[in-house]
Amino acid sequence: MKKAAIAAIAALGLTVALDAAAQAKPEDLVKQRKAAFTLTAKYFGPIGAMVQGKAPYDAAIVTRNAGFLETLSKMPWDGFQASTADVKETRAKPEIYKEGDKFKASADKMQAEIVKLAAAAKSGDQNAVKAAFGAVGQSCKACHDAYRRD
Ligand code: ASC
Repeated sequence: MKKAAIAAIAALGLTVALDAAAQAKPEDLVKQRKAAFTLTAKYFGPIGAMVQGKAPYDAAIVTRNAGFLETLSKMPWDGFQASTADVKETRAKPEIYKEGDKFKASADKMQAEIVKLAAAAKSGDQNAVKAAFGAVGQSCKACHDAYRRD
């Protein structure tokens, strides 16, 4: 197949995927983005326990978890559609849909810090992992402080 045709089909696939997110039921989008955050906490927490000396450092688990987090960190965001602004079962503040650029910057920051965490994990440098873990945690907290109800 010609390259242009392949690109066109790939672009169509992406459009269909984005449309599917846009048309999903708001309640489902909320459930799905929460699921992504739940798994993010699942794989982030043990790294924290290790860098804080509460659990023995296991480089293989840190590297695995950080790799999972790189993928998970990309998942919640297409669930924050304006259509979800009126869903009750969420702590997400309505400001998210009024400050789209700021919210996206916050989400981008978290993803960038997780990329650094994964790189630190691969390097095997525990001090680098510790520093990167702290930066990821701060990026989580900044977004929670701004955009999540207590
Ligand atoms: C976690 C977790 C969060 C963040 C946040 C960082 O382990 O579940 O939501 O870190 O507490 O401040």
